[in-house]
Amino acid sequence: ELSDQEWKHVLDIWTKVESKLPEHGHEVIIRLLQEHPETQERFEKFKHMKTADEMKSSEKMKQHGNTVFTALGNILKQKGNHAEVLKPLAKSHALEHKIPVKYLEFISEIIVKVIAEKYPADFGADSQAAMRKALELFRNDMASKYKEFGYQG
Ligand code: HKL
Ligand code: NA
Repeated sequence: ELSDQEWKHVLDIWTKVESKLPEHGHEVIIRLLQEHPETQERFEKFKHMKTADEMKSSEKMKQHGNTVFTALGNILKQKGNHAEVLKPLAKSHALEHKIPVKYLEFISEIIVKVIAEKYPADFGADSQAAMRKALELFRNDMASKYKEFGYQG
């Protein structure tokens, strides 16, 4: 559970992220695929791409980054009361895309790193800790939904 102050940290920094949502989402996806190449195999539409430059110039990948970050923002704005929003996402990631919780950990780390690089003055230790906590809550709740859908994750 996050305190009101922790949620405020999370949503304050998210307001900054939203000023360049497609760009930041795009960068997170590229880094996920570059740092963890096994994740690239999960994307039918991206698995043929060979270089980071190809990914950077891909409007499709930017669009995907935008969609992922829009979905994540909608979840964070629920401040933990996200069961309803999480359910369809957990269902598709468990049964259709088969995304292990480990991959959700990878993307969480990259999200924190990218925000820290872009907004060093606004994302101090307390805000980083709050964001990590929010992403951990998201992952834990995804993991328990996974189990309800019969996927061990
Ligand atoms: N995806 C998210 C969020 C995440 C921050 C964590 C999130 C939020 N996804 O074909 C699709 C694939 C998707 C989606 C459509 C696919 C393959 C895939 N996703 C893989 C991953 C990975 C593994 C590389 C990780 C770590 C990850 C994490 C949101 Fe993810 N994803 C979608 C989405 C939404 C935008 C769509 C699904 C839309 C949906 O489920 O509607 C019911
Ligand atoms: Na993704």
